[in-house]
Amino acid sequence: MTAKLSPSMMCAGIGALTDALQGFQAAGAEYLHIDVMDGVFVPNYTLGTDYIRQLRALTAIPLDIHLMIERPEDKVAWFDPRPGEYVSVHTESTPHVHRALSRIREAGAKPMAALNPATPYKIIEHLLDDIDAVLIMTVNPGYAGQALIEATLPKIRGLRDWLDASGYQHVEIEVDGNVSFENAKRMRAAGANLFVAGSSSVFAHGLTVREGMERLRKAVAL
Ligand code: S6P
Ligand code: MG
Repeated sequence: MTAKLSPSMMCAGIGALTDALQGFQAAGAEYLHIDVMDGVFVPNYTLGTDYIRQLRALTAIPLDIHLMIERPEDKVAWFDPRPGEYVSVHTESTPHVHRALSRIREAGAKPMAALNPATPYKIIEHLLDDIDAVLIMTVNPGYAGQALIEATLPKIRGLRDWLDASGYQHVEIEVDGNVSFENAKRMRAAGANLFVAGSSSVFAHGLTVREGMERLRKAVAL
């Protein structure tokens, strides 16, 4: 499965936003990862509906919207998901995860089920026909700049093998959290193909986003 990069816009400073967008455009970023937090599901607030609306006016790169909010099924439409874009919802954030994923599909976008580090992947067993991807959190959601939880590496491998053995080879695996150049290589070897790039890679100090993107692409090339 082709490797794709999704830079995390919560790591892009406001002052350098247009430069970062130009860099991502030039480097062929496949998606822009948008972290939405509600201060309830996770202990932080980040980007929201207005940010997304304004960002869409600045770039044509499709969005990969990561909803870390309670009861996402009632709120999917607020984000105006577009065909070809990803929207992820956490299985831990609602008893109605199937409804939330269906709303994303109805909006024409690609549904992705997101799993916290402690959540076993088999929780999605009865959702496999309803998703295009699984997001494996490799840190606890809420903040950038955290350290990788090592136990998530065998989890990625287990998920990839299980999906392949169950006839779901087309379901992609995204990884989010401390996707450094070194960790990205290990995540790729474990079976991930969508990489959220944050402060550990494309926004690392001493690199331009162009350089960071090139280095990350090399790290995940098979
Ligand atoms: C965390 C959020 C992530 C971060 C990303 C930052 O809750 O979902 O998307 O933005 O993890 O990357 P890094 O390299 O700082 O961990
Ligand atoms: Mg995220």
